[in-house]
Amino acid sequence: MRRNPDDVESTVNPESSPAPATTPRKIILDCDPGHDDAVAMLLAHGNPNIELLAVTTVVGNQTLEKVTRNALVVGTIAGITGVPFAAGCDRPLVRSIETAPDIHGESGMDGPAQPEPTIELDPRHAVDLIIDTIMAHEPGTVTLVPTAGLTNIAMAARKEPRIVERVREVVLMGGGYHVGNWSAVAEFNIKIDPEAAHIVFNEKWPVVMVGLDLTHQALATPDVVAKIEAVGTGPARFVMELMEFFTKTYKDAQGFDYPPVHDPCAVAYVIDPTVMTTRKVPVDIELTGTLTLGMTVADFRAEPPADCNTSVAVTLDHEKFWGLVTDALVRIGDVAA
Ligand code: PIR
Ligand code: CA
Repeated sequence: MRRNPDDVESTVNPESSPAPATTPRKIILDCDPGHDDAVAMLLAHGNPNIELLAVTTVVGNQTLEKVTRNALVVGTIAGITGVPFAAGCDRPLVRSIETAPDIHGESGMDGPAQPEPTIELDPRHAVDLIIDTIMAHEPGTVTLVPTAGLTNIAMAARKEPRIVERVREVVLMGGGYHVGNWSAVAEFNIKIDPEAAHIVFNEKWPVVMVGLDLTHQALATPDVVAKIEAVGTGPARFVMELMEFFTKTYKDAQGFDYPPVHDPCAVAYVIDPTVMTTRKVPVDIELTGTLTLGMTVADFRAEPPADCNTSVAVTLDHEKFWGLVTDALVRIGDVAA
């Protein structure tokens, strides 16, 4: 069995459990489901190179109450058990709440029928669950994967600053160095809580920004949807119905022929960084611009300084990416209700 020398917990018995090619990466998924957040959850749950430590929610695509319920619904559909789910911040640090019903509908995850969730919420606040989880694991082993506004992550860094040097890296979906979707130059997850984003990008942990430059290459084209349909399971049908709704709203609200499925791209990077190319570059968040609030300003002028903690995703291997998503659905299979 291949061992990762950095991991003190690689004591899997090869007789009893077929080990994946590498030691699974431990992640906390902080999300606001959200059609694409739902796909990110399924990818994280269904891929053997990921160990999902916790799912936390934050206001974003819809109110905290709605996105939290949606996370429990997805967890129920995917059969995610033994993973704590916790609700976090119900408003941004400074700004007023902004949601995206024109893209995600009134529920935040409109389209498919939603079963009554069978998962119970952890009583802790998401910020405490994030802190507890990081502090309970070896330094350098937990990766944060935020796919929503960064309110919970910023709060956690402020409440327990020791998490910053313990986190392996922050791989977030948000921003864009050449493109916006919530203004001409700003992306939704950054723009709805720019102060939180400012905190997260300026801490010393490594930040990988999987932004719109990358995720606009992750389109759910008809051949992609056909491959998902061919999986033929309940969870795959659920994804198809999500994509049906998402395709329509993305056409009406943003003029796209096929919708970009943003959030699983961040999970895919953690699974296999060769699914995309990245570039190390200083990135900071605009907090005072009247036209540019929430812009992720990347400075490509020179070689990045030695202490540069940020990199940005550039190009996606579309086939490899969607292969990971369909493979995860195949592994999840049909989940008993
Ligand atoms: C997607 C989102 C918000 C608004 C639009 N127009 C599209 C959500 C997705 O869940 C993703 O995390 C991010 N925010 C993309 O901007
Ligand atoms: Ca999201």
